[in-house]
Amino acid sequence: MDSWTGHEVPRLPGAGVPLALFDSARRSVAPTRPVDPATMYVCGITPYDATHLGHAATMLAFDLVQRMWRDAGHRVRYVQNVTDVDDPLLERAARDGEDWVVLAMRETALFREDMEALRIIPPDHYVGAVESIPAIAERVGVLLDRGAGYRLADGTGDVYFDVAAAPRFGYESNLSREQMLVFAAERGGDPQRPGKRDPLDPLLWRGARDGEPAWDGGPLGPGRPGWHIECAVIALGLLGDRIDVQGGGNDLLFPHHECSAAHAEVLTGTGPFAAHYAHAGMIGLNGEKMSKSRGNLVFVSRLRGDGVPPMALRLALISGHYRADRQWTDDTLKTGQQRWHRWREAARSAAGPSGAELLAGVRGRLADDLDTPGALALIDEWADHALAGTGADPQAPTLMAETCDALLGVRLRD
Ligand code: 5CA
Ligand code: ZN
Repeated sequence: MDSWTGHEVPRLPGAGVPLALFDSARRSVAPTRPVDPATMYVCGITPYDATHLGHAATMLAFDLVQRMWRDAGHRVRYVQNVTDVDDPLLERAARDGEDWVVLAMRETALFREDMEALRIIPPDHYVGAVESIPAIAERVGVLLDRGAGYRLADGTGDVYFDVAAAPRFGYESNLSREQMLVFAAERGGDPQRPGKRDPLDPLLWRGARDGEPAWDGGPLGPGRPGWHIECAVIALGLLGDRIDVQGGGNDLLFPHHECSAAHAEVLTGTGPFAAHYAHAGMIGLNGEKMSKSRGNLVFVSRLRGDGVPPMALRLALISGHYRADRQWTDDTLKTGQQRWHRWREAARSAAGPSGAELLAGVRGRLADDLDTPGALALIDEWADHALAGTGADPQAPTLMAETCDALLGVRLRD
């Protein structure tokens, strides 16, 4: 499907810095070591409601990964999916008496618009689950042939993945079996379902049901794909057997990324599927995770409609560290707006403290697991001096604006 429109990213002087990122599998910050092109897959939306601040924050975190890699001279190949058929989408459409295809198209269009407004570099491939069904069905067939998948004996046509086929299952999330069972039940799995070899076995293919959309699955029979195999197949098809970063929110740590990695590794016979499993923290409101199911959403489009400059919103969203679960408050937004106005004013100053030092400082902070609070503090300090007239570098305001544009995605000058 179509991606959104990007924009020029300025080339900064000097050399970029290699990016280190937290990897959930190793549970530590480790250098990314991309061999060109750097490859990244980020789990995108299930389009049954508008883009909320949680989605935007996660997309922003991975946008910064891409910016750091580009600044270090790498070419980047970036893929993001749209889960444009899945239970929650079908349930919402049924609840509202709407055509699920139209619902998915509308919310995906709004997401693209929000991403563009936030100046998020578009993926090279923006791929829907539906358009990937032939490839998914083929790979599910391979898993079945290899004995890594099995058909449930209850006549539904449902096919499951046997987690015993993935010897390293569990390495990505590092959770106890008890915790895995809890998350599987909460996050789209069905550990209680009778007839499975292991309660943790995830669905690969759901046989056709009355009233549900279904596609020709060849030897699988009619049906639709499971969730984890969707991301595994899209990533393998467009990025190869091993990728640099698998990204998403930390609600995807288990079962989604664990199962995607297990599917991919059994299919390719190699691993790990991703050199880094990177997870953004959850944005919450009033003490709870912001989620469609809880209904406590702040929409990007609503804030845009209220006249909030997208760049102020961007600054507000990156003011906390990407990995921290954090609460969105009125103050978060207010501080973002104040910062946006102050930085714009500072970028128009006649001079400021050394631009080269500022650039080196910001690169250093971001290279250390995307320390945006640290980077923002450096720019705040620079802006204080520029506005107080205590800096002597006449080139600095231009370099400051280009640094903000290229590395943070925040455009200060019109
Ligand atoms: N379609 C699947 C991924 S394949 C999905 O999780 N869709 S989603 O619409 O629920 O979320 C889209 C992306 O935003 C995912 O990476 C998810 O981890 C992230 N996300 C969802 N809610 C939040 C939140 N409250 N804060 C931060 N990130 C979130
Ligand atoms: Zn995914």
